[in-house]
Amino acid sequence: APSTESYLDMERILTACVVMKADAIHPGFGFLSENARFAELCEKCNIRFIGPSAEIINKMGNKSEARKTMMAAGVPVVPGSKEPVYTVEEGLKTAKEVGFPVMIKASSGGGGKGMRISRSEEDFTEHFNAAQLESVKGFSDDTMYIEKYIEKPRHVEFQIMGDKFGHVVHLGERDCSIQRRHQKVMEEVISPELRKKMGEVAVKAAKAVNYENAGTIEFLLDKDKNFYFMEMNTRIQVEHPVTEMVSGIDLIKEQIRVAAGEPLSVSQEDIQIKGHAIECRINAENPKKHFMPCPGRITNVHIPGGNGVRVDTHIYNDYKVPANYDSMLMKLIVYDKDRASAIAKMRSALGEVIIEGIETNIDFQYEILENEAFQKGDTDTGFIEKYFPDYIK
Ligand code: MV4
Repeated sequence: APSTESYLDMERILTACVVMKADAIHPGFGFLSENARFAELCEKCNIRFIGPSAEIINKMGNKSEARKTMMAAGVPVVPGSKEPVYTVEEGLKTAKEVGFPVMIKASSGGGGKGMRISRSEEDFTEHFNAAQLESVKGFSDDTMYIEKYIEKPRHVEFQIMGDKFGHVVHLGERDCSIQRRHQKVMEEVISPELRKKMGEVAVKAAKAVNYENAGTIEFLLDKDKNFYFMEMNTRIQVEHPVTEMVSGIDLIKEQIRVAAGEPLSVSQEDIQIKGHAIECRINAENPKKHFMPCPGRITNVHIPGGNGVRVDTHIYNDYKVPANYDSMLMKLIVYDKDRASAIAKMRSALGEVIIEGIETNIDFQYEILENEAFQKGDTDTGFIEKYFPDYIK
C-alpha cells in the first residue's frame, strides 16, 4: 500500500500494537519517527514511544524556535535573525544586518524545502516569497528565518544520547557532506581534531532542552573550522551504524534501555572513539537516468562480509522492490583502523556486492571512492555537484 495507508497510518499501527499487546514501539528513522502527534498517541494508548517526548519533538521541529533556544543556551548558531520573520521587509532588514549572501529558511522546512539563497538586495524579495510560498504549501506555515550563507560548508553531525536522569553523552561525529539533492549518499567519521570541542557543544545543546533518548545535533562547519548549530534531529538516523562501529555501542539497545527508564549504560569517559567507519547507501536508482528510482524484482543477491564489514538490509533473492517506498536497499558499513584502510575496505566490499535485476547506485559509490579529492578528504556539501554534475557512466 502507499505509505499513507501503511507506515504513516497512526490508527492502524496503534491498533496492531494494542492487538499484539506491545509494550513499546520503535519508530525507526523515517515515516512517523519525528511525528509529535504519533508520540503523543502512543503514550495515550499506554505504548511507550522509543524516542523523546512529543514536546521535545515539537520544539526542535520548529527550526526558528530551536535556533532561539540554542542562542539562549550559548550554543553557536549561524549569524542571522533572532526572532522569526514573516514579511519581506522584516527579512530584508536582517539580511542587510548580516550581509549578503543569505539563506532564507522556513521554520518548518527540511531537506532543502522552503529554502533559498539570496545573493543581493535585488533578488531578496523574489527568493523570500518563493521560499515562503513553498513553506505555506508544504507545511502550512509562513514562519521564516534568515541566516548568513556559509560557502561550501561541511555537514557535521553529532550523535547524542540522554536518559531520564539528566545524563547526556555524545558519541562522536559523522561527516555527511557527500549528499545529492539533500539526500545523503555516504557518511563517515572525520578527524578527531574537533571532536572534543564540538562534542561538548552538542551535549550543551541537548542538555538545554533536557533531551532524552537518541538525537543528532547538526552543524555546519566552514572552511576556517568555525561551526554553527543548524538543526536537531529527534530520532535515530539512517547513518547511526557509523557511530556504532567506532564506539562499539549498540545505539538501538541503548534507546530501548533509556525508554524503559533505565540510566545510560555508559558515561562520557567510557566512550572511546576508535578507528574509522564509512557507510554507503545502496539505492534502487538509475544513475544513468538522473538517479530515477528503479523498483522491480531482484533476481540475485550476494551480500559481502568479513572482518569490519557490516550490512544492514532487508533484500533477498526474488525480493520485489516496491515503488511506493524509499529506494534504499542496503547500507554497507565498513570499519578499519584509519580512513585510507576504511576506503580500501569499502572498495573491495562494494566490489563483492551483487544485486541483479534492477539498477543500483553501486558504481556511482565506487566512483566517489576513486575520486582523488575524496581520497584526500577534500569534501564539502558541493562535492557531488562539482565532480559528478550529472553522473552518467
Ligand atoms: C545552509 C547552507 C549554507 N548556509 N545554511 C541544506 C539543507 C538544510 N537542512 C540546510 N542546508 C543548508 N543550509 C546556511 N546558512 C547550506 C546548506 C546546504 C547543505 C547543508 C548540509 C548538507 C548538504 C547541503 C547541500 C546544500 C546546501
